[in-house]
Amino acid sequence: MPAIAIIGAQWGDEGKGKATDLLGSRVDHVVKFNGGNNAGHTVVIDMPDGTSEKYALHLLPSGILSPNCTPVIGNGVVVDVEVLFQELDALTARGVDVSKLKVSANAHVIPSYNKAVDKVTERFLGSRRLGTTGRGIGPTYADKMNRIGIRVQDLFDESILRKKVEGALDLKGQVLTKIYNRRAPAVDEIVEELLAYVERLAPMVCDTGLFLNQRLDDGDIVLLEAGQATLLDVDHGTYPFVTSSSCTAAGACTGSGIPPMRLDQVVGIVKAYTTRVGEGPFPTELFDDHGAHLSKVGAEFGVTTGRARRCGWYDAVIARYAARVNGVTDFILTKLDVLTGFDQVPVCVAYDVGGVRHDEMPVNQSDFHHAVPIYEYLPGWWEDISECRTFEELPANARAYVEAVEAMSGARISVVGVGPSRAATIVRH
Ligand code: 2SA
Ligand code: GDP
Ligand code: MG
Repeated sequence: MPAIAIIGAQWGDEGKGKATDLLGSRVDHVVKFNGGNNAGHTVVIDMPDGTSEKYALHLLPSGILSPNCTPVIGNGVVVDVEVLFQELDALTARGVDVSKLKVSANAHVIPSYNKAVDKVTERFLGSRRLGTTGRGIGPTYADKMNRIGIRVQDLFDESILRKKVEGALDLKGQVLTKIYNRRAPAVDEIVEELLAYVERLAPMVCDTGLFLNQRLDDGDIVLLEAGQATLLDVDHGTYPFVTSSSCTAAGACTGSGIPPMRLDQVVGIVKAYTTRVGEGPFPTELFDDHGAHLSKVGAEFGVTTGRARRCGWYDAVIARYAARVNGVTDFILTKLDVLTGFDQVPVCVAYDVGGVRHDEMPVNQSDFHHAVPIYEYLPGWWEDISECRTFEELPANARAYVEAVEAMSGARISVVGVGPSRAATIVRH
């Protein structure tokens, strides 16, 4: 039975939270498989009295808001346990049942020193900084690859934990000494910090890979929810301006323990224009009134850090790339409503790099830095589309925009978003 992956097809914040929530009522389990509390997923739920409730999820999978779903934090995630408890408490206070959460014994823990390393590294890098969220994500994945990471399961054996912390602090000593102003944190201090989590964490911890595969055997439906996005993937993104995890469909498998052949559908979430937060190349970025309009109408501010997101036109080269890398079977095109009010809407169909046309993402990073968009200009529309609920209700030019973008982007557009709430959705297929 099916496993479905939801993947960001641009630089993140495409509306993965809303997409997961939309599918939440039809799936049994939702798994976060990469990243940590660098993510910010917004879900807006319409209430019976006509009001709406807004939730911002960071470390928890968005599926935690669907009452019948088991939320799972997979082995590919890096967990700031303090933040986990804070997020659980905040949801509990709002009446959300969080009791079913499962956390992988193999997920890595973000120790406090890695948050310091992240922030200070950015400061040291100066103009070469990446614009990270400062949550300790990069250093914790680096420790994982360097085999000095601390896993959730290590917290449950004090002598092993002590050895691992000693090992990590030994190797990172020099960096830490510099960062902590000649006083690296003591082993005892870190061990104590991590042991404090054990009692509350224990009931949530299990072999999530085994659990998920058994549930698939039983006929359950599993949704794998990506944090960040294809162009931020450590292998396939705009390296080094990326996050440190595998955000793509293949990452959904390594980060959950679900084998590739069990993945039935890959849903790419793509915004009707493009945004990016943090540093790095962005060919269609706008620095004019159009960009300011997209930022304002689209409310483009980071859900985790509050940083303003950079805005630009739709880039079909990137979408095609994401379709290829992830094997996207369906796109969900979000925020079409934000494009209302332009005479013409440019769409990037290829790049010009030093006089040479590129129809695909240039493999060479410096070519991508110098890529100049080649635009096709599509006629715009001025009607408010936020109340449209069928494709036919959209103005002709909005329909033509969706169809043109679909033809350029390498997979069918099955759903179109016309507002933040669940209801503001047009299902085509
Ligand atoms: P990190 O902290 O090591 O993962 O940062 C590395 C790069 O990854 C980008 N990144 C993100 N991009 C978009 N959205 C993210 N989540 C938040 C949101 C971001 C926020 O939903 O708005 O609130 O600022 C996210 N997380 C990481 C980051 O900007 C760096 O470019
Ligand atoms: P994620 O990180 O991919 O889950 O996306 P974010 O939550 O960071 O950012 C997406 C933002 O767009 C959120 O504020 C959503 O509520 C909002 N959103 C999602 N879909 C739509 C849509 O179709 N129209 C509008 N106007 N807003 C949307
Ligand atoms: Mg986000």
